[in-house]
Amino acid sequence: MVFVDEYPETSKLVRSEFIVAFVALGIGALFGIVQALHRTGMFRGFVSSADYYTLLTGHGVLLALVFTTFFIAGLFAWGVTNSLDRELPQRIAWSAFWLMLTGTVLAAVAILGGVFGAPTILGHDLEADVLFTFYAPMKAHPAFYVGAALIIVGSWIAGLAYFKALWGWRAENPDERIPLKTFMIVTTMLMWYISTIGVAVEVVVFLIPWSLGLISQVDPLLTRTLFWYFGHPVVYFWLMPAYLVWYTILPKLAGGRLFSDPLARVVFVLFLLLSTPVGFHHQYVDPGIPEGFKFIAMTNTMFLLLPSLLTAFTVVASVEHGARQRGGQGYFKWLRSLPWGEPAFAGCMLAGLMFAAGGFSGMINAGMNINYLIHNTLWVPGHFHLTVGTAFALTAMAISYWLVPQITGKQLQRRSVAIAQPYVWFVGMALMSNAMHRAGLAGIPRRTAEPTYDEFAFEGLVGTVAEMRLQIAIGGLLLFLGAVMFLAVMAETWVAHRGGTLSVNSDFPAPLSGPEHSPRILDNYKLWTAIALVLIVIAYGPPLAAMLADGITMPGSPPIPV
Ligand code: HAS
Ligand code: CU
Repeated sequence: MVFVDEYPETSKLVRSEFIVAFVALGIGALFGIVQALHRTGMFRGFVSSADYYTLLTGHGVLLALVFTTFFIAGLFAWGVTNSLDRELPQRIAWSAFWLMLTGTVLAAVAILGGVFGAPTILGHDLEADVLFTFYAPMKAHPAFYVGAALIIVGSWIAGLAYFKALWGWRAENPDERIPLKTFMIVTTMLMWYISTIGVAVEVVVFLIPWSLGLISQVDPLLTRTLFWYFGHPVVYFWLMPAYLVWYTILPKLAGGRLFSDPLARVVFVLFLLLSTPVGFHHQYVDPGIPEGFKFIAMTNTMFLLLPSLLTAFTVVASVEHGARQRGGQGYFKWLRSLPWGEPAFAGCMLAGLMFAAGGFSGMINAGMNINYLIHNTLWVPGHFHLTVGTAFALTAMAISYWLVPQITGKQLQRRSVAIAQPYVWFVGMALMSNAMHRAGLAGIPRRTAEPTYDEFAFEGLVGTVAEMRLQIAIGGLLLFLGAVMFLAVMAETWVAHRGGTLSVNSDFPAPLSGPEHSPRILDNYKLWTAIALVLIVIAYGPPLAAMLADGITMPGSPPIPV
């Protein structure tokens, strides 16, 4: 039976989450292309350099925070429902949706106020040019922070719906292993609860009172630290849903079965343990954090490569198994037997391939000494457009070609556009991100409308600066085209009439090695959460205590002079 007929209520919820996600994707992509053309000096007629930061904030918030969160909420709602075979508790799930939507509208209004001359609303300038990493000393209108808080609280409530579904299922199936999709989703949410505490404290205790004028100052180092306590794990909140797709759906699309369910569980437990005590790798250059604690963050980060390396192995092994079922042979020739003309399959594979490169630049970022070379340069946007901008975004778009027919009951329209779209994204991203990485090595800064190409002669180590600019602009144009192609396919599919039998379904073949091959302790959430908290106390306890020692709003951290 088609998912929408089996679970009409959850399907409606997933559709609503996806619509918000896709609108955010469209606006965010539009801001992206304006920026790419502005920064590279190709076309500067759309905005002034002063408004660039408003667009940059809108681009980052809409794509990295809104598109991701809403898409993930939809995907998770589908995943829990499909794997536990029951509708989600609707009241809880819908209140989460409305809270997150209200938060999004508030934050968006605050950001866009900047474009319209920042009118005074409730005694404060309506603007929020604080970028998607919103820590002090940059200050936004209180509406932006209240919006952010509502999005976070909404996501917590969304998680409650998954837990309630799991408890209901558990009561009826006391001895069974938690189905893999739900296991992955619940593990991701536990990681999310632990890590969002940081940003919640930052926003509620410091940024909202400060933006309202209730407190006169905050400690920038403390708010940065609270932000990055959340700012690293949030990237796994984007990655783990992509992994959910690669582990549980991609093997089937390849014509095969998941290689190992136990290995997938180990990977997700490792993320729960290690995602948070690493945030200082975004603060290697911050004074006031002892080197030893930066070193702990670095070693934890290097351990954190393990779950992704395990994933590369397991996912490729599962896909290879599928290729061999389809008659594939040889060491590499099996790659040719895969369904490269299926948009969902091709998109996930190209996303995985790019993530291998993005993961590699992540390893470079993580090295305490090499980081000094690339920190705050265009290298970093190069890195995250491969990770969140492709591993997550391209996987999300690709799997929509498979999932949206099932939550609407309608056939995918404009198949030929859908087939080409992942390749357009891949080529665009290959051009843009490789040029961004090289530009970073040449020292070209990130987060600026005026990279002073003309006043200061940056010298490319590989290639020339002019050629990098051209590649970034062409890559950006292709990415914008890719987003438009995706949204066009979605829009046509959405408004089409139902008819014919769908060629896709949410039935899954059993893994080659199932959960019965793994110890039950893997499903012991209390144990893993407890260990995760201990690791966090070790990584963050002493440095946070030092920052707080001189009073919670006093800048600095003894013995650093302020
Ligand atoms: Fe990162 C900065 C380190 C992963 C996102 N990162 C960022 C920022 C973002 C971001 C948004 O240590 C910028 C924040 C800002 O605005 O300042 N990152 C890492 C490391 C990893 C990593 C070690 N990042 C991600 C992921 C992200 C993301 C995932 C989003 C989704 N990152 C850093 C550091 C910084 C940083 C520093 C700070 C830089 C600075 O100075 O500011 C690792 O998790 C990466 C591990 C990945 C691998 C790859 C495994 C390969 C796989 C592919 C399988 C292939 C398939 C297909 C399925 C080891 C799994 C096969 C295809 C065939 C054809 C066969
Ligand atoms: Cu990080």
